[in-house]
Amino acid sequence: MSEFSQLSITTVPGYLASRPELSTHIDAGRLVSVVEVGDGNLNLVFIVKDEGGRGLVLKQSLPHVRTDPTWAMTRARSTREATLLAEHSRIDAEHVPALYGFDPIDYILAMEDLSDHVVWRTELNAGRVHPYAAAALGRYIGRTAFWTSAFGLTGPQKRNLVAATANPELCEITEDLVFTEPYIDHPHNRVLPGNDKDVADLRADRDLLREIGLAKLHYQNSSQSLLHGDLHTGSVFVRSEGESVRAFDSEFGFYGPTGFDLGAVWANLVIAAARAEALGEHERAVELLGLPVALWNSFELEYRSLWPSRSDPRVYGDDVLEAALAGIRSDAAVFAGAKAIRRIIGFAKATDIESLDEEQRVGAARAVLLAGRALVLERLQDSSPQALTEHTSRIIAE
Ligand code: SR1
Ligand code: MG
Repeated sequence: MSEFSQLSITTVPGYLASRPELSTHIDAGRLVSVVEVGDGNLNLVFIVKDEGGRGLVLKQSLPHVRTDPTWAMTRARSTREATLLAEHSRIDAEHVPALYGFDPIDYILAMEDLSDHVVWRTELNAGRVHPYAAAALGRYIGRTAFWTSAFGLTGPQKRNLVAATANPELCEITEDLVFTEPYIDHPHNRVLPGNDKDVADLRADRDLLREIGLAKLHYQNSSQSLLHGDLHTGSVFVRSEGESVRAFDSEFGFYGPTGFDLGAVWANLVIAAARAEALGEHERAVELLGLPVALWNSFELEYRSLWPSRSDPRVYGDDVLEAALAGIRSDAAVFAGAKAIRRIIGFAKATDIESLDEEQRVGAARAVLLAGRALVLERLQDSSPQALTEHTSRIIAE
């Protein structure tokens, strides 16, 4: 018996019956299926359907990392996810799952069932690109970034929201796993022997380490906007019909540098492209490497379209917008580089690469490491996504 009420397939019906406020979304007395589908590192996720064809998702946090029970993890992350989801939904309901309710005792979120969608990473691994998702995520990040920034809120509103969305434990995981552990010897790290020299070369690069250190500092210091916080392709649902795109699993959400979310998407597109190239699918790799440009362009367009609504036009002139966008663009590139590198060396790998055979994996991992390094360093000369895509395309194709 666990010391908290951990949901299971058999206890879900009784649990739903104890939550009458969810009866508008599901008939707890007439369920036809309860399936546990959690495949991430952290949580239990159940999809529940009733006889009327209605469904919902229950997501419960465990007190430890799902894939490593010795690694304790605050369950308050569910509260933070609920808070973030409510905020992002208020701003851009089109691009997140609807939140039906939150149980703060057992840390359970009840959410919209999106099982008519598929996880973008799964689709990418199967060779289906869903290119529209890049522009949709650009709009999502543009809207949520603008309306939670100092341009979209008054000073007190923003400071209150910063305080309400602090997420120190999960941010520390990112600080360690993304910005530190890949650059040191750490038991979390693992690469194939064929990549040992690639990792050693990376760690010997003083210019790279300096930029990674500065990126970590920026991640820790900035409270520019309320981020999703873990926007890799495994946190995105896509559906071709209606080109629907939803960002889910926002438990790493926090107030941080806007470029972090853009960089997460960018990094995972580079990883997907390295997989495609390793499989000999060059045209697909080229298409994937073009998507960060679409992501950025759509983000920028959205952000600029909201600019007339900024909070204080007396001092937030157009020159401020240009400076802000230039900073976000450079941040997106450095965070893309850091997040690409961490998925190769560190604790949380990407199935795009892990599911390749060993020889393909070594080559693809090397390409991602080199592309990550290029994103971090070449942005110092020219941070435009177009120019950086030329660098990553050359590296991935080699
Ligand atoms: C222990 S959590 C490991 C990773 O999974 C999440 O998706 C985040 O990326 C985190 O770094
Ligand atoms: Mg996750």
